[in-house]
Amino acid sequence: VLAAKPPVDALERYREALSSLCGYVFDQGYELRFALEPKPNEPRGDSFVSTVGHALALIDRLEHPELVGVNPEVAHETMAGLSFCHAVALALWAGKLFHIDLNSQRIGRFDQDLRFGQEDLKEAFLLVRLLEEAGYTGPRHFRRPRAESRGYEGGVGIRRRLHEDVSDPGRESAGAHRGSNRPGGPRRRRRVHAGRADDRPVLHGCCAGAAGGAVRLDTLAQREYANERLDQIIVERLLGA
Ligand SMILES: [Mn+2]
Repeated sequence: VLAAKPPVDALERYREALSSLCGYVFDQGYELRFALEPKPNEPRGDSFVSTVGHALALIDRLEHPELVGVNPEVAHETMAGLSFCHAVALALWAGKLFHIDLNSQRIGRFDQDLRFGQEDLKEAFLLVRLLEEAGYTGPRHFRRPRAESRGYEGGVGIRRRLHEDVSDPGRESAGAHRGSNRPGGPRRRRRVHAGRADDRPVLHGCCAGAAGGAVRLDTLAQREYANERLDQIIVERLLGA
């Protein structure tokens, strides 16, 4: 809670901690640098070093500022309601862009960690332009698609018409509910009979096995939903790709 700590002292403790870490790196002869990744909130309600700007002000006051830079993340700066491009530009200008985390985020939400370009196409484009024009060659960390171990990278060339793709995004990656939602196809709802003691609930509709019988849950767990593939298809279609 805000009342629990004098914030000025807290920042001084933070500075001391970083100085201590840098001293250790020097003593050990390690060849590494630190990249602070600011975030305005979560899991705490408020962070002391909440944005790229905060981090740079702190770094400037370290004993060994040359050893510490920033790792801006699209989602974190967006959570603060700020322009990510401006944050990255500030870090580039200060010579402190050591690393970058590329995902996306909707303003005003919890840390959604969406894939890069999912929600902010124009800013994503301008960010890429910014990085390329600046000649940034450091690490670029892309958030991987969730719930899809293989997926939309392999299917970048869209060969089917949009309505087919959107209607049945799972057929490339899973095939487990092939054809279940095609236009004109049977519109059956998935029903899971919960609360059974045994681990073989009866599943109906699109989750049913080929013969219409029950399917084991561990078999279903292997299936991929292709949710991100679906979203990527929509983005590519909107872009005319
Ligand atoms: Mn991150």
